[in-house]
Amino acid sequence: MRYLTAGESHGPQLTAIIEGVPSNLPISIEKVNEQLKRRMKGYGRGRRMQIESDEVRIVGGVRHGRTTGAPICLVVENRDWTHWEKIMSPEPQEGEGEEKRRVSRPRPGHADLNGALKYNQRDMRNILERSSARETAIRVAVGAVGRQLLEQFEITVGGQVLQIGEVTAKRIDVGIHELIEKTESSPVRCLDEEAARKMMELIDKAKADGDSLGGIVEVQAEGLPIGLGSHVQWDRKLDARLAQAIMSIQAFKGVEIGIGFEAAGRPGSQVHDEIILDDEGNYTRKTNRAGGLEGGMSNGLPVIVRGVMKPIPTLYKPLNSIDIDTKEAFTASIERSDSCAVPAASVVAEAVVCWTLAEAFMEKFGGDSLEEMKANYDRYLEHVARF
Ligand code: EPS
Repeated sequence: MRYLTAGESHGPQLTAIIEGVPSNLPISIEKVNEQLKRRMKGYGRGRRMQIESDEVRIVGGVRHGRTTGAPICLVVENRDWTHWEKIMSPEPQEGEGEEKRRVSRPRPGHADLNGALKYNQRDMRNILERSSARETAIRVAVGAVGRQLLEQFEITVGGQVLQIGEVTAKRIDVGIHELIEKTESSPVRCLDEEAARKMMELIDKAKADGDSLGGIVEVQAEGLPIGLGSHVQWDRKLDARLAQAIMSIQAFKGVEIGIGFEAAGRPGSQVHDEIILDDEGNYTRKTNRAGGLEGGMSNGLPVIVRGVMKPIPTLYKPLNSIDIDTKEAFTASIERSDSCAVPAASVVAEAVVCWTLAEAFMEKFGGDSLEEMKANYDRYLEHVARF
């Protein structure tokens, strides 16, 4: 399976084409919209979210509630586009139309300057429009299709915020269903209520100071079979693919799986998970420090992935930069932005994990229809149980 996205932050729409999803998979538009709504929430968002009301339109590959096996085309419209029609028009614009909202002052930490030089663009709007995290809206829609495939195999994916700025949440271990329920009612998607309060205070302060905040999000996936991904080739390792998926989210700077970077300071005896048999005689592990992944493959335990998001580089209190027209030092352009998008990014992280797992699922069990895929899956589970 594969997908591509297209579209600008203030263009008419974001589009995705997904290929390789088996036929006869039930697709609920409501479930896709539910994920889109989750992404729009979160304490610390800017005024743009009051303009948008993200909803998916499926314009290919799904008929009467089921996939047909044809490419699936998803569209999420940008309501804000009505304010940008001229500025974002694909038609040539004379004079003011061309110059309006032109960006000549690159924002440190953004794609602006590197992209302008690389693509030979004197108006850095041509870079920032595509590098904007608005694109995550369509990726959440794609992830929601992947999630619906995983649901067929009783796989559940949830996420939480573990840190915003200097505020770290206490680790609270609850089952995945409770995690999903509780984080949904937290404005910062954090299980630790005390930390959540402090996170919101910190966001208020950052906003008042014209500053921004990053943080850490964690995604968990439960119900996976043993053996998704593979040890045999670098680009088939599931942990590596999850890392790429997380790092591809705008503003993400690091990834950890299981105990992650903590493994560096522990002896091997406190890193690896002992192999045992559960009550039904199935192979399992005593602990899950590996985060459900060993040798580039799922080991049947919950997959646990964390990602670090840097503070959004668009600051109301801008940093110094150089104007590309005058070559003089200036404070960078101010673009409307969020003070903290970590809670929203946790929904995006869930989406990219859903997609990556669905893709690995499809590779392992294949088939052109859901029925064929399920038959392959059942046969494999029988083999694992007999082994
Ligand atoms: C973003 C800047 C802001 C955010 C945007 C990401 O948009 P605008 O420039 O229109 O105010 O709101 O995020 C979204 C629009 C979204 O849907 O998440 C950026 O520069 O990355």
